[in-house]
Amino acid sequence: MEFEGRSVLVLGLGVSGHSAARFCASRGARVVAADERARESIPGLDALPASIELRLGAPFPELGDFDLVVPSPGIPADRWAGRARRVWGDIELCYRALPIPILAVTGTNGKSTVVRLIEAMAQAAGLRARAAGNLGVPALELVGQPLDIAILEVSSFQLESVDAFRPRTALFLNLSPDHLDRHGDLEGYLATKARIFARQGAGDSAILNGDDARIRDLGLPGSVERLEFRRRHAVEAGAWLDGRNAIVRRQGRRETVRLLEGRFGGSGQDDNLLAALLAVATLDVDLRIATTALADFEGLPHRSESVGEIAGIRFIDDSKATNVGAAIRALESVEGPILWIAGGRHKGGDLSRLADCAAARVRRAFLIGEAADEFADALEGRIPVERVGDLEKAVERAAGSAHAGESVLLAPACASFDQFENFEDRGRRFQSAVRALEATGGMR
Ligand code: UMA
Repeated sequence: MEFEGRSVLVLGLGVSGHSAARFCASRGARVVAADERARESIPGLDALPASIELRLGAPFPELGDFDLVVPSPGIPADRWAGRARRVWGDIELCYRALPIPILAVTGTNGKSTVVRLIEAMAQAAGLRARAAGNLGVPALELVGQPLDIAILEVSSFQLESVDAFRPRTALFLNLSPDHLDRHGDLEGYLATKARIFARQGAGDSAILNGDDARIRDLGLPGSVERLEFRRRHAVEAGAWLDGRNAIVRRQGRRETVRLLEGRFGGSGQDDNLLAALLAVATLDVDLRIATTALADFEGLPHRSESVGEIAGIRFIDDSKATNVGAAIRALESVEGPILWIAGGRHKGGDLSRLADCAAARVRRAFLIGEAADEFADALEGRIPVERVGDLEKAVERAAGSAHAGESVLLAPACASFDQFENFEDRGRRFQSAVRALEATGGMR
């Protein structure tokens, strides 16, 4: 689309709205940027070009009056679908503006880790690669950078507002119930995520999680290269594990790559590693050189992050485990008995699956937040639980009950918004509570 002289309405002025408004204005569009919050509570407005007209603290203007509407990811489709002449979110704008291939990653859990792994491996192999998207850096920030490849984390929210978006490689990592208030049910969530493949064609690669039948059975455009990753089973085209070796089989070639592990790794990360490796393989780089990056890769904050050890007790922060699927992964990746801190605002998802997993690994659970009673009911008769109210108390009680060789794990299986600003805030508070214990020697 030619932007010069066209009218654009940007909905929402969070980080992605700011970058979209700036991008459209820089291309010569007449931009109106609207946000329902009041001016005082929106940071960064002064840095926007003066040509952008602001409508703040009021209902959105009539969408049909504009040539293009750019909704922020947090604004659901029922607020704009069918009401505008054209709707493109920032991922679509980025796709149209970037002259380089895009490697896109979606899934419920582990997306940011996989995107950062791909970025690190692609860079080690000599590509100018940069990651952006849902991980917190708006995709449009990549426009104008000297790059060979863009690596985008795309959420289901962002996939609602794509149109021609066609990643050269698209990866669907995993699926578990999340954001059901927005997508209605798991089917709706799956269908939205599957849009990552919808416009792919000849010359593109689609990577599917072969261990999840709902993902494996997705239909793809016929001419796409179809690849699967599976933890334990060999596949016709794709990647799997054989001990600590990954086997990559693609286009008639079979390659064995030793998975070096530095600070990052462990069995809980196997499918993230495999998926990232397979994605990097589609970039046609030397995988042995690419995987040298794994030795220095440290993982991301608040994702199975080791916070330290006091008196032989390990403390692990997985505040990012905001849904049942992520919490199960977190529990499965810890060796030895677990003192488990869980709860917050429950987003739905099958608590009986979580209880089954906890029964095999958790010695005692410490429940916080709004969901404490619901979790206590689900865990009743499976493991001992304590309703402790807040996180600081939970850390204190869990540490007090733990023995050397055990782990205190924060993996809430819930959103954080009942007691914290976001999952990062919750993770930081956990880490401070652990440091406070360390400082006072207050273990028992
Ligand atoms: N707003 C309205 N009316 C509404 C809803 C929102 O006016 O009905 C306004 C708010 O007042 C606010 C702005 O819209 O000023 C917020 O927009 P936003 O929620 O889209 O937030 P951004 O700051 O633009 O961040 C978005 C993503 N947010 C969401 O998807 C909710 C960020 O993902 C992403 O990192 C960022 O773009 C850059 O691409 C966050 C997220 O929680 C981390 N993602 C979900 C997840 O990972 O589970 C999908």
